[in-house]
Amino acid sequence: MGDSIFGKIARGELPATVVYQDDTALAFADLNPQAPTHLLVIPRKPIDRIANAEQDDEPLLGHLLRVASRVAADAGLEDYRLVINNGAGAGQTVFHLHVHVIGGRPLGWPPG
Ligand code: DGP
Repeated sequence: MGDSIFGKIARGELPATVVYQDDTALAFADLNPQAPTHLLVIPRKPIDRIANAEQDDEPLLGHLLRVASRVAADAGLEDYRLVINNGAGAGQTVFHLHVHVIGGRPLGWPPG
C-alpha cells in the first residue's frame, strides 16, 4: 500500500472516523469538511489518481461508487455530490485516489 496519509489510514496506522470498510474499500470523515456531511471513499489499493487507474481496476472503481452511495444513504442524504479531484491543478492534495461524498447543504453549480 502506498505511503500516503490515506494509505496509513487504510492500514490503521493513522486514526480516522471510519464509517464503512470492507476488503477493498474504506470510507471515513474528511478532516476538513466542506459541508455538514463530508466523507471520503478510498480503495485499499494505492492508486494515486483516477487517471492512473487501469482496466483491471474497473470493478474496484464501480465498487467505490457503490460504497459512496451507501455511506451517503447511511448518513441520511438524498441529495449529495461525488467529487474526484485529479491532479494538483484540480485541487488534489492527497495522492491516493478518493471520492468525496459531500452533502447536507445546498450545493452550487458550477463548482469553483
Ligand atoms: P483532495 O483535495 O481532493 O486531495 O482531498 C483531500 C481531502 O483529504 C481534503 O478534503 C482534506 C482531507 N484530509 C487531508 N488529510 C487528512 C487526514 O489526515 N485525515 C482525514 N480524515 N482527512 C484528511
